[in-house]
Amino acid sequence: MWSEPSPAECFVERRRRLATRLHGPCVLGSGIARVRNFEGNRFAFRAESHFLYFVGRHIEEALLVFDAGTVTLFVEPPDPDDALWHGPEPSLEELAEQLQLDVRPIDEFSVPQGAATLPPGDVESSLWLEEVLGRAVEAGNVAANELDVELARVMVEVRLRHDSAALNQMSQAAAVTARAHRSGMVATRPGRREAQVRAAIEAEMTACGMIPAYNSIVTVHGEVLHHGSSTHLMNAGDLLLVDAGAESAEGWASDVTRTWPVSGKYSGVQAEVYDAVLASQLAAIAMCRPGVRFRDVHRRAAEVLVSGLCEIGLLRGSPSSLLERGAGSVFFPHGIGHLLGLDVHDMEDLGDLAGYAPGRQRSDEPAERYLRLDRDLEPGMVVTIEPGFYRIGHLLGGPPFAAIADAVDGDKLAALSHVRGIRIEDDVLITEDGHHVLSADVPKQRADVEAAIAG
Ligand SMILES: [Mn+2]
Repeated sequence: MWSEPSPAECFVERRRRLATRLHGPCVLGSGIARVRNFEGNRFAFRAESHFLYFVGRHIEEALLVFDAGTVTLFVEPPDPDDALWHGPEPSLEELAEQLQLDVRPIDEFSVPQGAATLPPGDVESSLWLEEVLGRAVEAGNVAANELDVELARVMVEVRLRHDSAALNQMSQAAAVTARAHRSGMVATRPGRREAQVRAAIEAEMTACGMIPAYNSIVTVHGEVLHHGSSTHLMNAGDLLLVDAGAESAEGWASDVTRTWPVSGKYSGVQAEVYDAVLASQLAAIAMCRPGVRFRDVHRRAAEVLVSGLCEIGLLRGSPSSLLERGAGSVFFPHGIGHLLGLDVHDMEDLGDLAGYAPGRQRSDEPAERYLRLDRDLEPGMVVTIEPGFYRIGHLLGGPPFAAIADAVDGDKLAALSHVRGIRIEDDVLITEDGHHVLSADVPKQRADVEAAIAG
């Protein structure tokens, strides 16, 4: 399996779609590679997603300019000295032919009057773009300039529903992620370190010409939602939470979480809670179709999870009153999912402009403040569905827990000491009449996960 490129025509069509919606000129910068310690040693370059969407190549310090119906790519011409170190680069004519685009040397660029832009997420690229445009560009803050906010709205319209080339890329990424998770399952055994599983997962991505779409989470401490390091020894009683997704060479992401037993077999209590989370995830996925409000998917997932926790005896009382008292956010303190595309949290560089439909705002209630998406679902959107159950120390000692403490069975909670965090996450495409799970090849039912670990 290898990361295959999209046809040039899809980028021509995307540029056309943006051009017809623009109210004025705009300049999209690809960004600049970050220096590690000296000029010659840099972090791997990844182009800004708003640029990549229309070009499909990670070309450094390039500008894509839309102005009065024309689209031009300005790039640094190949430098013969550079070829010594990095090999020959295509000429501007060759690049123009490959991209089906007018390509000019960057020296010929001048800023169109009143051009909008989108600020890169990192400071270095923002400073570079600021210098190119001769005006302030604040890293990661599109709200700083009203002209840019307008462009951001148009960009959301263009990128929210994915075309077939994008879906092909995301399917490729999901397929590689399935192989990666399976390799991780096979590599899991007591006495090894988390890092060995992470290496097996990322080796598969590398072998397929892909990279991790975000820092892989491979941890026996799943209760730390975004655990960054993978240094722990894995013990037989632990659950291993793996949140890892491949990114295609063109930048399209996948984002998948599984939680599996280090011993190869879920214990009785682990199985109970796992199945409660799985029931919640399946109920949420079943709701995904055009016209459904994503906040309702989130609420349904919390409802099914809390019902499941009642069934296994962790909670007592009626699920609806437990939810009203905040039981959902004590054990499931994040949102059910987010947009997925070129970015793992697609277009979150634009704040909530992509995730929240016009007129909707993020709630500050504990149960919904981390909900990153509240739109009515539309065909072509890809969202993640990722409920979880966590025993988080400070939440179990704090006021939200106090509000439901009388409904919690203390012995059962203690019995769950080897259930620190369970999350199950899939990538779900909204289709005309329902949904399609892009990551369906990653084992998920307990028996399938156990079989995959056994290899
Ligand atoms: Mn996710």
